[in-house]
Amino acid sequence: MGKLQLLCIFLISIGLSFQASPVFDCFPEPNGASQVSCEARGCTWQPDSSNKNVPWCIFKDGVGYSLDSQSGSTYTLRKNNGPKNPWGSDALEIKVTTKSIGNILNVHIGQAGRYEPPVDFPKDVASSSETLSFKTDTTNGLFSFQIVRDSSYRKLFDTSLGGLIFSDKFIQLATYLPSSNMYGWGENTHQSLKHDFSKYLTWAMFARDQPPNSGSLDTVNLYGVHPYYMIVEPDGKAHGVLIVNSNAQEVTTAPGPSIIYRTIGGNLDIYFFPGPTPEQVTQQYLKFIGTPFLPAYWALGYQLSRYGYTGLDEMKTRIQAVKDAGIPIDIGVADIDYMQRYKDFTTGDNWAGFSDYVNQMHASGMKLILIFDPAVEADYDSFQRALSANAKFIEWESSSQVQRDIQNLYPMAKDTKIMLGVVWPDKHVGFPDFLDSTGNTQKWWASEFVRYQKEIGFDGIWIDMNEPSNFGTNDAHPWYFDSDDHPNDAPLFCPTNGSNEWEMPPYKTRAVWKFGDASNNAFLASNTLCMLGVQDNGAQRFYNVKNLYGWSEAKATQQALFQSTGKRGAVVSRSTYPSSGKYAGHWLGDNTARWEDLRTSVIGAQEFNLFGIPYVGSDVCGFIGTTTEELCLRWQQMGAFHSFFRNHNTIGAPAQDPAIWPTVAAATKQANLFRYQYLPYLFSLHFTASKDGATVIRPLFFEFPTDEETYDLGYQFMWGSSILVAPVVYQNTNSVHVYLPTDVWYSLFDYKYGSLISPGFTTVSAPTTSRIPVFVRGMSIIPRQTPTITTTATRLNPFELLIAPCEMGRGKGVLYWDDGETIVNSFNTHNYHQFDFLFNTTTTGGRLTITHSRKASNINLPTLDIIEIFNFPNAPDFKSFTINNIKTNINVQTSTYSGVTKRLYIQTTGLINLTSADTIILEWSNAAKAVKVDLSNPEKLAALENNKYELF
Ligand code: MIG
Repeated sequence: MGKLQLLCIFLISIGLSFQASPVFDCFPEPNGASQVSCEARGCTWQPDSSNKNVPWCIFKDGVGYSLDSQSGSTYTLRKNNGPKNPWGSDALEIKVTTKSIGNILNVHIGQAGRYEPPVDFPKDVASSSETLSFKTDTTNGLFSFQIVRDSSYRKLFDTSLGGLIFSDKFIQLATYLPSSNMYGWGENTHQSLKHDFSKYLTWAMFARDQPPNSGSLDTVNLYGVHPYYMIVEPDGKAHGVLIVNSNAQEVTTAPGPSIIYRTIGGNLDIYFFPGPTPEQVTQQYLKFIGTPFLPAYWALGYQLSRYGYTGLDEMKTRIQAVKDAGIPIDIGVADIDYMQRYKDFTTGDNWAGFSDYVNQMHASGMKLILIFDPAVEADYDSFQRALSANAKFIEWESSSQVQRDIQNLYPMAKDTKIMLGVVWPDKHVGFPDFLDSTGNTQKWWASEFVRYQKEIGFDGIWIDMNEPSNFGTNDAHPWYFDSDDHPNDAPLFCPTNGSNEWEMPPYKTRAVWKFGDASNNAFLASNTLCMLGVQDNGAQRFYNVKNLYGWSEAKATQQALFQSTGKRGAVVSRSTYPSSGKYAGHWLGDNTARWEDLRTSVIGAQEFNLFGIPYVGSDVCGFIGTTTEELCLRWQQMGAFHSFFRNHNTIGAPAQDPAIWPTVAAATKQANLFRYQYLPYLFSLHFTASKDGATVIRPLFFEFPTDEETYDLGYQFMWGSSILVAPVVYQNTNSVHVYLPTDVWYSLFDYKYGSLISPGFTTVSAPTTSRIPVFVRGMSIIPRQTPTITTTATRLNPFELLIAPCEMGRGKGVLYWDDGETIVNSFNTHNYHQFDFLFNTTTTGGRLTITHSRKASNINLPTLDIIEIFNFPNAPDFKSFTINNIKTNINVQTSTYSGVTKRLYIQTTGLINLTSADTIILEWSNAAKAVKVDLSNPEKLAALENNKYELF
């Protein structure tokens, strides 16, 4: 018996460890793997048909480095006698250096003098209660290191699984993970919030003009690159890991759980953020890379966009239709249609009167966002001014490489090395070099915006195609040859024949292999410029910095926005890299009008908050394809909770603005009014994110990290710590199965509005005519404002507070308020108000304390007129209200208390002038005595529900 038990335990543990040991792929190329080719690489051929994507050609054990010597925190490693790297000669010596930055631990692996991304992280430190230690191990002569959380002795990172490879253009690092609750890495389409370690999946990271595919599991690389992840450990503590590397790269999630990270250049500069809460991890990460920009207040308004407006008239008509439907809207967006044949800084013929229209928009409190593509046609004023200003473009390294058949067409470019490509304009284009360290390019870029803003008074900037996207690279018959909207410009050809080290590196990453191989015309340069290009006067190789193009353009464009508008506005960028959030927001790209895409967008917005880009959202109703009334309605309802909230549609697809269908118009109006009412809260979340580093939208596990039920709730999310949103994301559904973690929750939507909802899984009703399920958490005070048709007008309306008390009858919250548009140079000097709210239910009544903790000058501040309190136990004496001990009148016509719902609603014009004192205390007593009511008498019951003090 005893023996049998032991045996069982033995077998089980064998089973587990077998499951858990990952193997290293030795033949990731799409074609040519066989026993012969595999063994020729010195690897083992081990077919596996488990359906878990296990590689069949795997490295033999013992790949790695041995420790040669240690000096302080620097370890010198030597290539061991183990298997060799098939993709280049192994570096014989590399160094591992560790460093602490506050409680952040840095491990740098590589060689001095190799490429490092020219990013300028502030590296500010947010404090942490936790510390991490760096440990090393040399079992079997293989050097490995561990990052250990000191408080729990848990290994957060453990490279003892081996596989360390370091060569010029192939670097591999693998680690065991402390849990499979891993989030992040991007930009990819994730169908679940949490990664899946049940099989091998390789996620490509290389900026590419690539629409997301949500229809099936697809690990293809999209527009941006985020080598960053967060893990929730088994005890609920969380940590974050950033790898500062900007080359084409990929990560394999594998059993173990483990990850195998590969990149084809640079070094590995790894940062560990100790948390211990997910939100603290984010704060530490964002302070380190740079906190997100604060969008203008209007940028939180609703945006209407589309690609394919035939001209200004159509744009006007559609905006007017939305306004006529009573739908709150702030922003009109014009896509490339507005330009003269797609040239930046020009206005097309069908857009006469654009500037007058913009003036009208401004007069009615609306704003304009315009798209700008990075590439500039090589034959007009803007290009000429760039050259005259000594602005740089991405170049060929030497004149001999220049593609003469193209260059010679352009007198302005003829004698330059500018790498000309093809995008939307009719003629070839140059790509401004935003890494230009002289600053000339950035200066010229800004000056073009300044010049154009005088013509068309845009307020915000949308930057697209900045992966950068180039049409038809290496393609003898590119798609645009068959387009009647594009001339047959000669395509760019990169030297892919032979073994050009930049175009044809030995390991091309999944970003290339996903699309086939060279015979399929798949190269690193596909859809973009040649890898051998150079920037910053030859100091940077495009092969290394390509993933920084969108980042560098966003940085330059934010300056251009500031200079051209004098206001903070908002920039949104398609391509992003860590710290892009400091300069811009992001939209999730060219999704398709499908339910799957609605679902992945809910996940995507949470991920970009992890990445520090909280001004994010999707193309509402779907970009590609024809949407449906129901999908569009549900997407409008969900999108109303995303910071970047824009209905956008592709050329040729039927109009899909909400005014097209009465049902969608009604639902959008309802959703937008709710959003506009809660904007002071959403804005305060952005303010906090920008000032201190935080998420705005966050996954539930951020708030409830020890509740395992929250670990993969991708379709629910939080607005800050107080509001939970559970959108309808399935067709033909009128309810949501929502999970409310253990806490106090109140409904904020039509179903049982204002009442307590028990935690756990519940199915709540969500018909199309209702708001989607939204809940407020006990202990919250939410600042609101009476909503109307624009944010501009709403900002003049009275403030409101929603108080959702915890079990003890308390609540707290904060309001940040500024003029909504001044550029924030530093929060130390920025002109803003901060109000802190505290609420207590006392034995004798209620008390709201407002502390004016930061004062601004000359900022319009409406009065606080409405206070709505859920679950208030007693009828108040409306005659007992005092402000700082002075009696104040409550309008009993508009104020109510219900003994049944326990909802107290106080509404009095001019109730509280928020700046009247540094501390404002509003207090009241309960009504003297409760009245006994016969609950079976409907008349009396109604009187009770509506009761006013006078009734008693
Ligand atoms: O090649 O400007 O993602 O939002 O409407 C397509 C036209 C270029 C891609 C963007 C999309 C935009 C479209 N652009």
